[in-house]
Amino acid sequence: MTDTVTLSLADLTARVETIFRRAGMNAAQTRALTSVIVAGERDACKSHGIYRIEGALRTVKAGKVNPLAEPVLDAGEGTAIVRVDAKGGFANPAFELGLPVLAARARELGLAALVINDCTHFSALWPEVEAVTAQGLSAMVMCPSYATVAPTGGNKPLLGTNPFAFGWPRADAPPYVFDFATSVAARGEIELHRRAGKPLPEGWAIDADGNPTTDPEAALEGAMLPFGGHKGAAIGTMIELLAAIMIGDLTSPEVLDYLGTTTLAPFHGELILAFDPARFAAGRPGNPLARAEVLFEAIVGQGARLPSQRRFAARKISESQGVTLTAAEIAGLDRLTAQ
Ligand code: NDP
Ligand code: PYC
Repeated sequence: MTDTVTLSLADLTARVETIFRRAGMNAAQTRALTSVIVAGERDACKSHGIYRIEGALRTVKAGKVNPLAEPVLDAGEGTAIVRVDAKGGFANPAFELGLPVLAARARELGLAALVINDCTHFSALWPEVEAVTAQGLSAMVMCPSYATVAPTGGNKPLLGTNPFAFGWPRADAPPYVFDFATSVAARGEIELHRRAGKPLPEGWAIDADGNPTTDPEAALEGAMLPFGGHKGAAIGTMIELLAAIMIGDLTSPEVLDYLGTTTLAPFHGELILAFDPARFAAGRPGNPLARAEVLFEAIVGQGARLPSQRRFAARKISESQGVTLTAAEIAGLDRLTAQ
């Protein structure tokens, strides 16, 4: 028996769509969710690929996300703030609804924000960032999560793993994109280590008594640590302020109170900021996109790599050769399809 199977992206998409449709999700939720999960596998981001299907289904079954939600847009005519009420569904279809208005508004005003409220968000942020850079705009995206990260100097979960992503458009290359958890690693990585029976690298987490641990189980019961010590804790706190409190949505501790568990996908809001570099640079010397290329060349010129280059390389291979899944992953897809 072979222990891996290679699927084309179209075949993987069909398989994931079938699972979500059978779970009772409507077409809009199914399509948007499938797209980000398949993109995670395609770009070799395992912590936000097919592994996330089970959590999404658990969240549907627990009644904590609306599988039939139809998001509603408030275009905020004449203002820089576009809003989408996700109506208790996943964030991804809400983002798709708001994106064209966000992009038009950012071009008109120079900058604009898309606020998504009442959504479940379990995915990576780079699909959203790339959708904005594809419009020729720069983007910042952030959302809280649930309380799993201790602030530096503290010893109990309080902040979320709060992802933060940024994108800059490039004329003749894939965009400059970074996207990271503000914890040392995403929680998905800890769960994947637990599944694989592997210890965590040192410095990722503390146990329930506040002692450093490399045991994934103890880390899941204890707390994760912010990246970069107090700096990551401050950025995580900023995300609680801007993408939860400021937009009138749940903070990470409130999300955990609401769900009562971290085994379901978190329910909160999301903030997407879009900037038009040409508008900001108007009247100043130099073309901002051309000047950015000088910076990127200097970075790469030192032998460093730009963030997302690993993903883009993986994407190129997956698009021509498909994605290779283990027999256990295929069995998992079969099981979820049969549920
Ligand atoms: P990583 O630490 O794996 O990567 C962070 C970023 O750094 C990526 O853009 C990566 O690019 C880049 N990078 C990594 N190594 C280098 C290098 N040597 N030189 C330059 N750039 C580099 O990410 P995390 O584990 O922190 O997060 C993983 C995902 O989890 C993110 O997509 C995030 O959105 C998601 N997440 C989602 C949450 C949610 O609530 N929805 C919560 C927390 C995380 P590359 O990919 O090319 O390696
Ligand atoms: O990987 O930290 C994580 C995460 C939390 C919610 C979605 N992803």
